[in-house]
Amino acid sequence: MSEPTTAPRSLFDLTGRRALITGSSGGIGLELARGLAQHGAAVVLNGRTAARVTGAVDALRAEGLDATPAVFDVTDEAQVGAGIARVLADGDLHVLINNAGIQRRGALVDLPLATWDEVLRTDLTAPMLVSRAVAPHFLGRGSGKIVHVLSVMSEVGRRSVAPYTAAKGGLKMLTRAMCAEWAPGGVQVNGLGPGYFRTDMNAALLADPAFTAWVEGRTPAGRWGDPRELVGAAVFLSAPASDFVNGQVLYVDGGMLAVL
Ligand code: GCO
Ligand code: CA
Repeated sequence: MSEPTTAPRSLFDLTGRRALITGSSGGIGLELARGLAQHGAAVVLNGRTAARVTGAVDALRAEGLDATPAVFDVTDEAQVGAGIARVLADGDLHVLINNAGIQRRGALVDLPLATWDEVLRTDLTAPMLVSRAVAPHFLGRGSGKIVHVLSVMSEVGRRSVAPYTAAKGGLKMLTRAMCAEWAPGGVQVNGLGPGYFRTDMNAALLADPAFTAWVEGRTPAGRWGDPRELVGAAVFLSAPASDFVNGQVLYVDGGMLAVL
């Protein structure tokens, strides 16, 4: 009798992989962490507030998932260095998802410079800080995956979100810059671009019937996205399935960017 052939391991299996997701004590970040863990990964949750991070860890553990906390402020270079050192002291790391981000809406002419700086620091500089703190570990091993959470604002503008748009556009180009520097070392750096999703960040928008109607009309799928619908793309970009995908952006937007 021929030897039973072992089924080839799924290209989407994250078993044995450890992933850090920044800004993952709630919202899209927590859904991405839950999804990666459901596909076998050990996930490290991050946020600035210990109570929120440990609450999220407890929630995932209660679902039988492998989750641990890493409390640090991604906008603070010293905290990032210390935080990543602790993560790496606790075990290997294979995936970094730069999800942490803020949105500050307002007319550009009225925007305080401090608000501009806060958005750019959180949405663009922080992903750079965390990525370059992790890069030596990935490059030393000759493998690793970095996923930046972008936005449809990486491609198009909308009134009242200028700093966010500038930062998310910059993050798309930083994705390509990191690809240029780290692809030779076996690291894949890609972007995940959500369209309009039902998140706390968008609570004000979701409460506005006119805006909600606009999103439903402007989105070919005719609806807002559910954060769980981002998991498939995140698993793909975190898994062996994407080992030859680099410097790319995968938009999960119900068709919004493809259609006028
Ligand atoms: C806004 C929203 C958007 C979405 C998302 C779209 O004010 O237009 O916050 O920015 O959150 O980023 O991809
Ligand atoms: Ca596991």
